[in-house]
Amino acid sequence: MKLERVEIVHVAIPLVSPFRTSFGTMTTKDTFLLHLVTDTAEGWSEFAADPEPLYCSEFVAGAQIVLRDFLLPRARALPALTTAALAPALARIKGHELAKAALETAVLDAELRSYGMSLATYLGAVRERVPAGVSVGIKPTIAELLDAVEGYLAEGYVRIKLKIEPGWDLAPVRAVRERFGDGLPLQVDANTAYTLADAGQLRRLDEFGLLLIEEPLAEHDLYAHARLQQRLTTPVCLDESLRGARDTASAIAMDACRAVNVKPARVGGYLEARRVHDVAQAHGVPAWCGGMLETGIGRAPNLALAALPGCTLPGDTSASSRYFAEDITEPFVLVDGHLPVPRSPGIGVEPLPEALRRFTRERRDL
Ligand code: OSB
Ligand code: MG
Repeated sequence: MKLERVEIVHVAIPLVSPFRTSFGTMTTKDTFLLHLVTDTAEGWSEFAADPEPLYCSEFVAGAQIVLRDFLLPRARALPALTTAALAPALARIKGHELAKAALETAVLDAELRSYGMSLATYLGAVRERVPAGVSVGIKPTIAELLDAVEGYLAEGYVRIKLKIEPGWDLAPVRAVRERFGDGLPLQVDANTAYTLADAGQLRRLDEFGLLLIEEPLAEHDLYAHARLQQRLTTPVCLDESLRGARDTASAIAMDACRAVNVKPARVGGYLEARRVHDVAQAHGVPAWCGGMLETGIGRAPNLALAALPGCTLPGDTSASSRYFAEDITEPFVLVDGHLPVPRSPGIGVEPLPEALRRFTRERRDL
């Protein structure tokens, strides 16, 4: 393929309700889409991080500079642009996995469209639909949390994830268990809010039969997570700490995690995400597809990943209505607790021109 045009489309879409985690509160999905035009097809992707580097070190304005000054010049210098050739060409640029993922995914979308092949087929998806979990933010009160969880369960979500932090851990988990029972598939996500000194408190979560506890300690501290896992029966799951297949192999070998959140953006794209999945699957460690409150442009490819055989736990791939009153693609709708895996070429969706226009703050070529 030949890159003819690269466009940044900055969008801001209000969330249906504020989403609070241990690292901050989001009320708007504020990010950019990448739109590529090549000689054979067009491609779309979504940058997964936020305007501020609170979840990870990358952020919206920084990623645009990284793309403009370091990633796109290398993509343009390739004699023939293919998805497979891209990551090796970008490898000398350290880090910036989310920016790399945005570029790679748009290239992959264009390339697969030119072959008429879906991402699900390309990755090796084995499911037509995937069970949907939902990530529930920290609420002002337990009563509001229980109302939120009740609403999601009534909609059909098959697994609940509670965001936790020091001071909001045992009480919400206990309240949800008491109200909805021991049979509810339940897990928690601390987004790095604890230290090893909190191991005693985290251990008290063991009695609630959680599926897993996600990223309790500092990002990239595999040693501390392994120490913590020794003290917990609840499986530790890593998110922020895993930047690729090699980290995942090390973490599993050290027993720093017994479950893996595969977030394609965080590992540099879908090719590396597939390898992370493969490493977990080869070790018999359950994997699942995480999310970043994506619009339909980011969620569609995540659904393809969630349909891989090693993704044996329900993911955070929720329906459009969990995030937005109006999505910028055809909405993903929950049916019987599941979302359909897109089967059209590429990522399988495109922005709806009218919705995109209304949510766009700025469009410019890179
Ligand atoms: O840690 O998994 C996370 C959202 C934004 C940033 C980080 C995380 C999350 C979620 C929600 O938990 C996942 C989703 O519904 O997309
Ligand atoms: Mg997480």
